[in-house]
Amino acid sequence: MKDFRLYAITGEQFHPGRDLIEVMEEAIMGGADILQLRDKHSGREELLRKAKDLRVLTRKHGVTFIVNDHVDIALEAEADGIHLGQGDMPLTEARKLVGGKIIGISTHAIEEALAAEEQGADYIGVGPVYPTATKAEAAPVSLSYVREVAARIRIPFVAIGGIKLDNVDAVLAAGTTRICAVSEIVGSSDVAGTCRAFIRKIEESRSRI
Ligand code: TZP
Ligand code: MG
Repeated sequence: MKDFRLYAITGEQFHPGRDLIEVMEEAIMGGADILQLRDKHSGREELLRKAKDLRVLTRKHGVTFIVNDHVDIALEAEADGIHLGQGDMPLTEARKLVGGKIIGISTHAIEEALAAEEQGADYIGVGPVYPTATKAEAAPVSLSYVREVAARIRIPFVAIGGIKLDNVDAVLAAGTTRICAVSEIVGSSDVAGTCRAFIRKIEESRSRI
């Protein structure tokens, strides 16, 4: 897959009254280079409409587009890939359905990361690094897990969970070169500016490697 630095995930609860596509376009303008539609509330029809709208937007800007959870929606909206958690459709089954599309897998322990790599995941999520209200049920994994993945995993990985501009330096120092955020990006009063600030920090950290 095309490399990425800043992974923006939708979270409409963080921008009440603001249009989804407008907010995500601002994220792209600020440098987000991969977008995920994550929506646990909409029905299928609404989800498909959002996916198709985000596909038009991401195609216009040459940005990678991923759908969370729903393989059928990813296929119908012609997304670039799918993101699956440990409790979702197994990777090997999803692979049969999506062929060469991107498959991302959430991981919380090195065994899960190694299994995802072995089974052909294109990237893995590593988190939640910090406690987060966006996914309150998930226990934080801590920076030591980020360090372990950086040392042992060869496929691309992205740190996620409670990452803010004021704690991202520590996450980057643990060895990730890619950052994912929901609330800090889409809940910002300056979405593009927040993304630019993340990108600056990611680039600074990459230049030290
Ligand atoms: N998976 C692990 S943490 C998380 C997801 C989807 C939520 C991250 O949201 P935020 O607002 O960036 O903490
Ligand atoms: Mg899921």
